[in-house]
Amino acid sequence: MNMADHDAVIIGAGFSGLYQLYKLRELGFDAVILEAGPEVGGTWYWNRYPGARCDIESIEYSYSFDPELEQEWNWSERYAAQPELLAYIRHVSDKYDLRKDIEFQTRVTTLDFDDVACHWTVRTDDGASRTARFVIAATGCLSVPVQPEIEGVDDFGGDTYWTWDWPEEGVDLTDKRVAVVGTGSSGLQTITAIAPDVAHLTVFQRTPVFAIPAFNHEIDEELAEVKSRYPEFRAESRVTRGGAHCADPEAKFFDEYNPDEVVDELSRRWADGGLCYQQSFLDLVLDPSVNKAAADFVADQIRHKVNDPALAEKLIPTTYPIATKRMCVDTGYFEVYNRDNVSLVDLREEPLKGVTPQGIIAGDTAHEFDVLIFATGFDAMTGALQAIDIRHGDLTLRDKWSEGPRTYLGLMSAGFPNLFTITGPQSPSVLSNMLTSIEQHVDWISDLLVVMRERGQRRIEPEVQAETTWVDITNDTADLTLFPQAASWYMGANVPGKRRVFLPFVAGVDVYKQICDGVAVADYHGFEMTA
Ligand code: FAD
Ligand code: N01
Repeated sequence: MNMADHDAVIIGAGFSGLYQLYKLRELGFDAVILEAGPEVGGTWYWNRYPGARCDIESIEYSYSFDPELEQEWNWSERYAAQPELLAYIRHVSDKYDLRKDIEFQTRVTTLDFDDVACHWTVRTDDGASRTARFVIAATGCLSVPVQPEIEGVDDFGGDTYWTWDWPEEGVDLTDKRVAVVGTGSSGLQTITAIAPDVAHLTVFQRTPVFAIPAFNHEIDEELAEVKSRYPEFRAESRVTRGGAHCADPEAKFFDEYNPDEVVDELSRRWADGGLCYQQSFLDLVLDPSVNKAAADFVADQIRHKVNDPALAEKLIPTTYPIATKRMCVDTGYFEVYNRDNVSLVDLREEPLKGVTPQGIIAGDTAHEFDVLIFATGFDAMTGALQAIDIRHGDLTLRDKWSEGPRTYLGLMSAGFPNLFTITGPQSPSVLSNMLTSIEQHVDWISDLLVVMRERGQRRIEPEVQAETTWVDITNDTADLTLFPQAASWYMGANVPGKRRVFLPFVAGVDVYKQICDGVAVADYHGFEMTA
């Protein structure tokens, strides 16, 4: 008999939570979503800044679970913009009537597991509590912003905006003197979109980025072709390293090319555009000299695009291997610096000293602005989970993960029964097309819950040994790569005090899926299930 209020509480109404709700409902479970925000969409509700769009092609960055949905939705562009992505998510919510089981503006604050009742007590910021046999955290990998430690931010006399919480009604920046702090993907997209409208734009750059052109375009014909074979197309994605098609499925090692062929290959990848550039060679993130060849090619492209040679050098990354920080996909970013109304402040030469009522002081210069925009990133992968007080007896997740996350398959953590994480740390997650990884996790978790129901088992938890082995595998595989050389959010390096460990599983979506499927076939090897 089910003594809990729900079979499952799902936290978060982004792509993950919505599909999890749909799936559990289809399987006859009673589930509810608790969502802190006022609307569905997650990432695509919150990140409404100018120029926001996906960097995985929309044909792939979309659900595959319902052929009817695939056929009825028409993506307009190769990389859809935020309004189109949010419209898609709203359409999905309406089509499957998901909103009736979502409680908006309800933030989960505490999760407490009761061994006797074998359920979680879920407390929320409205003071309410409810119980659930299972909790599924669909809280997002990039959903908790990092507030930059910059003195005086609250003292600024003009308007201040954050890319992760842009006003829904939009912002008129016409004729304004605007500063953008941060040159990751959010900063790049914002800078490119607003440069033509503002009186003057000053970009505060601490670390330059590698960006590959999007070559965004309308995709009517391409979409029709993919729609004619969508099941096969999706199946192909699931057995790739990144969960999406990349220009050439037959990528080779660098040494298999002669020098002319290397340039041809990089040129071909560059001309195709997008993140597949990082898959030019199988050893691009393994071998420093291979990596340098790929980085040098991009550096030359930047020199070609930016008219002022000295400025071009400031925009070229030199302090980390290419692809070890998340690469960006741009639509005319470097060309923006050829405009008369755009200037760059290189914070490595002129450190950011603070914000004043008039603007920003960097080095010895006081810059005056009407508007400040911060695009300073997220407490990635663990931030949203650690923001919740998750406890089982004396054990808390915050304590357990203080030296870095410890999970089995990125799906569960020992000591916290019946709690699942979708695209959690130590799964491919942010290194992949997230929709492929989200669907794989939701399907795997849902299959497991059906098995437990059939067997009358109520409790599941990873064995400590299985978890230890998985943590070692994820760390050891990351150490074989160049990723740990970058001070990136993949490493937790952007959050003061956060333990530096590589957060995602690096060996690929294809390998990971085989492991998860194998674990299930081996009667959920490494998990302990009890009645
Ligand atoms: P989210 O969309 O982050 O949703 C999580 C939800 O949980 C949020 O709505 C949040 O409010 C809610 N929540 C969190 N904590 C609580 C709590 N305690 N209580 C209640 N609710 C809570 N990935 C790609 O693969 N391709 C892309 O092109 C791409 N573009 C991106 C662009 C931007 C600007 C950003 C920030 C990320 C992008 N990503 C991209 C990653 C993106 O986060 C995922 O693709 C995907 O949208 C994640 O969906 P999700 O449902 O797992 O998490
Ligand atoms: O965040 P980021 P983001 N003073 O961490 C700088 C996804 N996404 O929101 O590199 C000065 O990448 C910081 O400098 P540094 C995607 O996965 C996708 O842009 O730490 N500068 C950096 O330049 C992405 O990777 C899209 O030296 C400070 C910037 O702020 C992830 O989300 C679009 C600072 C932060 O960059 C995060 O991207 C948007 C300080 N105190 C996001 N603190 C697509 O295109 C930080 N910075 C699909």
